[in-house]
Order: sequence, then structure tokens, then C-alpha cells
Amino acid sequence: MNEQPSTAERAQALLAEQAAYVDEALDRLMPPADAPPAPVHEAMRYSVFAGGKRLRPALVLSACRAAGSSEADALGVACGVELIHTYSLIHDDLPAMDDDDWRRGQPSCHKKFGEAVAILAGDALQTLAFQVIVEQMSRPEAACRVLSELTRAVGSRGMVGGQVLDLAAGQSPRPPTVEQVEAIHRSKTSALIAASVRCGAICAGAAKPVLDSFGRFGENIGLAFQIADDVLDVTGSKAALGKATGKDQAQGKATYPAAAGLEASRRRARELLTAAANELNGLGPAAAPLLDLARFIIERDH
Ligand code: GRG
Repeated sequence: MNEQPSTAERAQALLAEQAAYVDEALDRLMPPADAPPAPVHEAMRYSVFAGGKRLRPALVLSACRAAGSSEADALGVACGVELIHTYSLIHDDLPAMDDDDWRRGQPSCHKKFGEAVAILAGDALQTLAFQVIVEQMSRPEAACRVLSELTRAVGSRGMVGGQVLDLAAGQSPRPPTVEQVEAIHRSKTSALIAASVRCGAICAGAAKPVLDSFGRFGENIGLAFQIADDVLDVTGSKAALGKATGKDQAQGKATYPAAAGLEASRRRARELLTAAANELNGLGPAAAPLLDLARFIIERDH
């Protein structure tokens, strides 16, 4: 008897297929490890090819497809988003930030190459992202819109701003409120995920109402992603996650479980998934890969 694949199996297969597609392009677009100045190029490649899930590029490619275009039209943007994401992880692991020795199952970038090279590798990955997007996109107007989306999402009113709020919350003697945690998570994590979905649709030339629905879909799954991440820090294993667990609580971080408990966190993630799925009503089978990725986000173990 032929059994249908589960959502998790479909999402894993989609991620594996899209990761291979994006990895081939990243390898082509990034400077070789031995090109001078070699230390920074080696560090950039070390972190980019350390085995990330490639969730954000998968969202870019799947959104482009759901909005009616081929994945090839969004490949440069998918690579750019992953380069930005990897920069954020390198800087997030630094001693002045989360101070993590492990990332994706191997020593974090500063542990392997030293702090100075890790900072520079993160900086160079971010600028390479924008170079790749500009050089790989064939329509200049769409490229400008993608750059506007992404720079807003990762600047001081997005990811970097969220990191600032997160650091401040970690210093506070009071436990965080749910509202504070959601505000941090929306800017620190959800903004880049929502921008990934919107940028995929921009690559497909989607009209404003579609872009707005995709944006709300992305915001909901982005918040659900960080809540699931918070839950995994409490319940997950170091082997599956490739980094230490239990650090959030030990560092007094503003997490959803700290503000609301584990059960309420899981419930909120499910609510967000439902709200996200409702945004794609009417798109039909074209939206199926996006929905599989959304479900994977809250069901994953890594
Ligand atoms: C400018 C100095 C300076 C710092 C910037 C970049 C930054 C501060 C903060 C980044 C915020 C951040 C790292 C959010 C974490 C989001 C998160 C849970 C990442 C893990 O994503 P996965 O699970 O990772 O998709 P993989 O390894 O699969 O790619």
C-alpha cells in the first residue's frame, strides 16, 4: 500500500531540494576560500556552509512560485537572504551578544577564527548579500523594492533593533511580559522571515493585495518560528539543535515560555499558524509548499 507522505516529510523533502539549489548558487557567488584576503573568505564560507536548514531561502523560492513565477526568478534573492541570516548568526554568537561557542553543530565562527575575523566575516556577508541581489536580479525596479524590504527588515527598526531590545530585556530584573516578548520577536526574527516571503512575491511581480497577504503570512510564521525556537531551547536536545540548550533561562532571556509558560507558548504558535494559513486561502495548490514550510516551523525538532 502506498502511504501519502506526512507534512513533515514533504517539508523536509522540499527543504532538501531547495537547499541543494541554493547551495550550488551560493558556492558560485561567494569568493573562493583561498582568494585574498583568505582568512575572511574562509570564515564566510565556514559559516555559510555549516549545515543550516535554509528555511528563509526556501520561503523566498516558495513564495515566488506561489505568486506565479519560476523559482529561478528568485534565486539571487534567496541567496542574499541566507547570507544576511548567516551574518546575523555570526554576530549573535559573539561574546558581547549571546556568547555561544557552538552553532549548527560546530564551533561558532569566532571560536574557530577569532573575534576580529568573525566580526568582519559577518560584515562582509551582509554587504555581499546586497551585491548578489543587485547583480542577480534582471529587473532594476524589482531589485530596488527587494533592497528596500530587506534593509528595513534587518536595520535598527528590524532585526538589529530587536537585538537591542533583547539585550536590554536580559538586563531587567523583572520577568518579561508577553507583549514585550512579542515585540522583540517580531523585530528580531519575524521581520526577516516576513521580508523573505514578500521578496519572493516581489520577484514574481505580485500585486499589492497579494504582497500584503504574503506579508501577514510571513509575520505570523516568523513569530511562530521564534516561539518554537524558545520552546526548543527548553525541551530540545543539543544533538538535534547543534548548540547548547537551556541557555535562555540561564541568561534570563525574554522568551515566550518565560513570559507565558510552555503550554501557552505551544498554543500561541498553533494560533499563529492558523492565522498564517488563512492569509493564503484562495491560492490553491500553488500555496501548498508555503503551508508545508509553515507547519514545519512549529513542528520541527531543530
Ligand atoms: C550588528 C553587532 C550587530 C549585531 C546584530 C544580527 C543581530 C545583531 C541579531 C540577530 C538576531 C538573531 C540571530 C535572531 C535569531 C533568530 C534565530 C532563531 C535563528 C536560528 O535560525 P534557524 O533555525 O538557523 O533557521 P539555521 O542554522 O537552520 O540556519
